[in-house]
Amino acid sequence: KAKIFLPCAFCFLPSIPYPMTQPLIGIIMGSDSDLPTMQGAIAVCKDFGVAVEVAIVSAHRTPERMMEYAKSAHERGIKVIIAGAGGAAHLPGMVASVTPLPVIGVPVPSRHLQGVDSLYSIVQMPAGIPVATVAIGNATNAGLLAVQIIATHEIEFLKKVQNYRQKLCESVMEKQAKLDQ
Ligand code: RP5
Repeated sequence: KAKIFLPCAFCFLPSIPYPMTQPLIGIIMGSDSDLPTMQGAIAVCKDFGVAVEVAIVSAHRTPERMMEYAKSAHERGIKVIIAGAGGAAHLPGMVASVTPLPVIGVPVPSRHLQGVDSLYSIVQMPAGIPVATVAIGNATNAGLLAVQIIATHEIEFLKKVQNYRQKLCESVMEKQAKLDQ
């Protein structure tokens, strides 16, 4: 396993090579096998210049670590938590039950049920404890939603979200122009 690079007792993945300030988004996952999926969220945060902390926190294998992470995240200045898990994917819901922060759940594709199990597990939260659930494997949207939540009170990120949308629109128009040729 990689060593600790970030100023966070929970992070033991390599730090991301962009200027790290106060991490605002916590990206956690149940296993290192979830990392390829969760890279989508990490990449978005990197692109938008939002500092993150990344950690493996399993609801089943490290329940005490999970509780400690969820209880302390807001005290470390984290504003949003993105939690990815597959199969019996309890991590996002359990973390949401403990933290006052918004939690975005990423259903990770699973070996036998392709992530339908993860989706049902994450999305079916009882009233009172919400988890904003994205599509199976769509950590990119989790990253974007987290950045948009941060952007509600950070004008710098609001402008970046607007620019991103503009580029998205332009890319479609470029494709249309090619079709029209
Ligand atoms: C879940 O079990 C993890 O989120 C992962 O998606 C799944 C399988 O974990 P590994 O057996 O690959 O470590 O807790």
